[in-house]
Amino acid sequence: MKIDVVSIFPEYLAGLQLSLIGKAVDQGLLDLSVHDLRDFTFDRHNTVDDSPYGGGAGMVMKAEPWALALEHILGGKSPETVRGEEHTVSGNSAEGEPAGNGKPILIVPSPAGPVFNQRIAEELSNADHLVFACGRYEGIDQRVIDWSAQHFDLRPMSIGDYVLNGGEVASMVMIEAVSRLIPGVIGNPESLTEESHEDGLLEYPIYTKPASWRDRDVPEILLSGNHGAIARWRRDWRLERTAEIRPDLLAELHDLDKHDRSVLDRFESGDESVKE
Ligand code: JA8
Repeated sequence: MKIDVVSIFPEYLAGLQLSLIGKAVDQGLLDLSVHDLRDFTFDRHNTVDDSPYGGGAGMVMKAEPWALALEHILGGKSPETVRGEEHTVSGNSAEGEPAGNGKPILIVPSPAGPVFNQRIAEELSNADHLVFACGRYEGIDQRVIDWSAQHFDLRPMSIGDYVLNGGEVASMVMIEAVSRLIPGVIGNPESLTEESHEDGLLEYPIYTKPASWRDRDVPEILLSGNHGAIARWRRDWRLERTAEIRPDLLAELHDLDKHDRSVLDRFESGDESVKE
């Protein structure tokens, strides 16, 4: 997968070179490029923002540097070449054609987008080319967002109901969630299927040695060697914990069996079982 990120703080994204994602880049599973938006400005001060038409607080990111940066990503041209050109994009012809089917996906982190989740991470992990446009200030001139929809599958995307100072951290969150789903990035793929959110339930609690620590004992059933009983205990715990902490997730579940239902009914009637 190819991932491009555009930001006025490219150093911010340096953390992505560490750990698992850095390894994936080294192994060639992931082709990650971070672009400095200021490389696509002409003036002495490398201006990327200006005051908003119609008034209001703060500054707005100018359209042209964004268009040049995105055209650079589409066409694979150097910022120097892009500067010297008429600013038209010649479709996706010749070398500009992305490896996969259709347009590259342009993700624009924004509190106004739909909320990113594991399902979207899975969908995006199948893409050939993702581009992240990290806005700052009050946001990006709407015209270049509208323009970009001709060349990209445009996806405004929030990571939750809070406001950040820019799209960088949101992009890093999404890049980490997506890239760990690319085959080969995670050493043990089994750990992927056992995770929270993978099947819509929160995780069961986990323990390691010693069996007794500061007067706290590991639940007895985990020492029993009865794998069937352990699996049932873990599932019951997951159902109860999800009902308690994230009832919104339960509403999305469709593959509950009779036992699952009875565990939830018991929990809802106030008769908790597994967790004590
Ligand atoms: C922000 Br400025 C800016 C750009 C993107 C995002 S995503 C989020 N939650 N807040 C703020």
